[in-house]
Amino acid sequence: MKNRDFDNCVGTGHLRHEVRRTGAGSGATAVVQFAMIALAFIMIDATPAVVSSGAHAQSSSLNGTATSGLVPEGTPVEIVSGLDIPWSAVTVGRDVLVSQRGTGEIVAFRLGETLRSVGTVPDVVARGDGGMLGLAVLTEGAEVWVYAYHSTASGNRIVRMAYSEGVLGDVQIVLDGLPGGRSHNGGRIAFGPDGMLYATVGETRNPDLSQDPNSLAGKILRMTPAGGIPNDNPIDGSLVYSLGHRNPQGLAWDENGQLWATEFGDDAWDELNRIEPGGNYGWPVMEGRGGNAAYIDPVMQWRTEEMGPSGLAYVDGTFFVAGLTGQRLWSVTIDTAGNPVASAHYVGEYGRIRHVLEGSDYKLWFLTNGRGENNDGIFSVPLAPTPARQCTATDGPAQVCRYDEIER
Ligand SMILES: [Ca+2]
Repeated sequence: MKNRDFDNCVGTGHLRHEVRRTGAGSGATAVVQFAMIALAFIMIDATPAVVSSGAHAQSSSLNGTATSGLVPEGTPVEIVSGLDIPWSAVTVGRDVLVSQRGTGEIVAFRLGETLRSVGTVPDVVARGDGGMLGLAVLTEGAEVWVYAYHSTASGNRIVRMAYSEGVLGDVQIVLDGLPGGRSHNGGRIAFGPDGMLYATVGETRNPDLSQDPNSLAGKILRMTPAGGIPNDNPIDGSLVYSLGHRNPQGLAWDENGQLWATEFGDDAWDELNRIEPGGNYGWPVMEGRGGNAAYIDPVMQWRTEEMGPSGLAYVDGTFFVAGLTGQRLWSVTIDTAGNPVASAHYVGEYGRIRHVLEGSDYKLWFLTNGRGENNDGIFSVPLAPTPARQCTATDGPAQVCRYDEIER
């Protein structure tokens, strides 16, 4: 069993980024030391699109109080196998429904039981990174709706189907005509604590669309369960909740109801962003942190080769990020001043990881991608508490937090 501990960080006043890994035989856990640039200057200083700086915005004093977190502990157990590029998984009672990118067929299983088909979403076209993507579930009284984000021959769309007695009903179109392309299709959907449906839409390799408020490309959208525009959206008459995204594929809310999202960068930085209504996240003007007051910097950024973030989960104070490119699972905690602390787990051990979620067995589940045809699966692993991680700063809005890993 691995335990981790961390020493205090040391401020150096400039951006730096280092990775340390343990030996491969010990599970290849990495601890990353990250620079943190205060968002406060950006959020407080005249960014009209930003509504509020909120609880996690960094103050000019970067001394943060440590927060404890969770990390996966032990060897993950494969709870279902035989999948082919599973993209999303949701639970409905004891049933776990899974989308696979290359087919409109939705499969389901119960723990300890085998896979079965529960229905097929029509008009799914899998090209490039598009296809059958995100799933979400809405329960209204006795009625259960399964939502799906998928590619068609002419862009992406969101549909829903009633789920009853283990079978999906007819498709209702929730939102049609979303931008789509061979790549950067976004595709994650999730219901927020406000009961609204959120969707990540990529810029479909048309970067300029990310800054165009009239395009739904390169955006995070917020809609009613029927696909309508909520009357309290940040831009009147628009589904756009935030803009300036490249290819976001992860959504999660913390215990304060704050939305967070992961985003694929281009070739330099991948991002974890704290999403403000109406906020502009910089792409394509900025990739990663830029310190430009017109844009909101990521709370955390990673070199693309060690991340490639798809799904995002939040469990009891800890973010878990599915590292696709980096073939690892990341855990991230954020101290009271907003400084992120991250650890990588299972580096290279399970291949590309597409999604991560809190499972119905009270453990963390993650979905593998690209281990060979029908050779992907969902793995389950218990979570264990970590010691609080102290982060303090000695100078400047930019700092380096240094954490040393101790193997026991
Ligand atoms: Ca950005």
